[in-house]
Amino acid sequence: MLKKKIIQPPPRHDHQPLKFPEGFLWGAATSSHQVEGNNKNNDWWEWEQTRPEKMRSGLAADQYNRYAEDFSLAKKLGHNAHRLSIEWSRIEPEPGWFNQEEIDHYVDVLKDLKSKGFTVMLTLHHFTNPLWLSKVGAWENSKTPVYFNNFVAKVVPIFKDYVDLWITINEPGVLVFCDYVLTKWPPQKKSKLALLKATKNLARAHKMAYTTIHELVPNAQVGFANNVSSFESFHKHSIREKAYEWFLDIITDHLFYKATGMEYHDFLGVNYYFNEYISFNGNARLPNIVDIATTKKATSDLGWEIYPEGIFNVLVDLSDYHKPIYITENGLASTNDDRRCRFLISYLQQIYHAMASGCHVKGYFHWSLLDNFEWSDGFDPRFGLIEVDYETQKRTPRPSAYVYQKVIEANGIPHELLKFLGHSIDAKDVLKDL
Ligand code: GCO
Repeated sequence: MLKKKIIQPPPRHDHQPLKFPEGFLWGAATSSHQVEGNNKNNDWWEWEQTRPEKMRSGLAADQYNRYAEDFSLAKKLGHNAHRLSIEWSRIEPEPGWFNQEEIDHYVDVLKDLKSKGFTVMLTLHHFTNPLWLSKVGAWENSKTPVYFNNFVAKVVPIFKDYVDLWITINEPGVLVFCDYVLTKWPPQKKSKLALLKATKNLARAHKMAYTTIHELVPNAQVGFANNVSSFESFHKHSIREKAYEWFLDIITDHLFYKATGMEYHDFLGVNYYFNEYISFNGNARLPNIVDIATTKKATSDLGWEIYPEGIFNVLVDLSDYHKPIYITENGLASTNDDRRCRFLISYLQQIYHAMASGCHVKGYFHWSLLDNFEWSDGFDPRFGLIEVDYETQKRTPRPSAYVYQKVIEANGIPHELLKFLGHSIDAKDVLKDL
């Protein structure tokens, strides 16, 4: 897909409240290993034990025990939808042996969400693999799609009454890239062959799971969560940078759609975090991704650029598939919550304008409901609308949680919150006027 279609660069300032369509889903997202704690039976836990103590997931946010409290808070904060994942390694700790106690636990979790009125989006695989699976090569193994499908076939009939939207696999592209190219995640194996095998097996696993879920729940809504980045050429008029922008867009944003076929997606799940600049320096034969630290651009605590227009661009790009879209993740690692408030309003503004240009977006799940274990970056990055004090496990909603609540109550961006756009403003001052 060429980014040829940018309809109209959206306005930077809006003067009217921005109204979202009736029935829009507003929620937040988490994943089991990042919030539950004590997920001892997966490849991540094993790998974490080789790392310094503060980089291990440990008790995480203890959501395994505190889910009811967390969902009550989300409800109080106005959310009408929630995205979460179940932990395969708890449910199937040995191949073919399903732990009834853990199944019952997740039934309780899902029932709790439903009894509180949430629309539930359930992820079946979010990065972690049961230990028994990693011992046989995890996604490199051509049998893994079958193992995953057995797990799916087991759990879907049990959970189906409490789930509205199914995500088969979270970010398969990020998983293979971090495991086999960057080698910053387990199994930290630099291998092009492993990369290819895992890509193929993940695509096959998605297709099999999609088919199985539809056999069991004929009107199910099934997709996967794709990490979609926006790319820009650093030098506006460089043709070779433009060409490379197109190439990167295909291999990162569209590869898994091509590999699976669009008939295996009832909707597109979009995780949006990254805008990358492509640059050719001097006579270099290959382009490089500009190190954002060398520019003056605003970034998160993880050094990821804050670029709301990027989400507009990817939505317009993806609208060519003519499928409904859910923003399955979007958020900011920051200890500065005023920045998160501005982030939230400015990204929602761009989503609004993408919708006004014809993109069919049906919901937004902020990453994340609460602070959690950010994989190889440990606990320092703070993504939560709700702050977690890891010493006491106390939850405290941040001002951004209340700003989001105002958005949800208004089903859009009320005029007062448009003040955040382009201004460094204290959230508390804005909130007290509302
Ligand atoms: C991912 C995952 C989440 C992350 C979040 C922030 O995108 O890597 O889905 O597990 O925590 O995206 O990096």
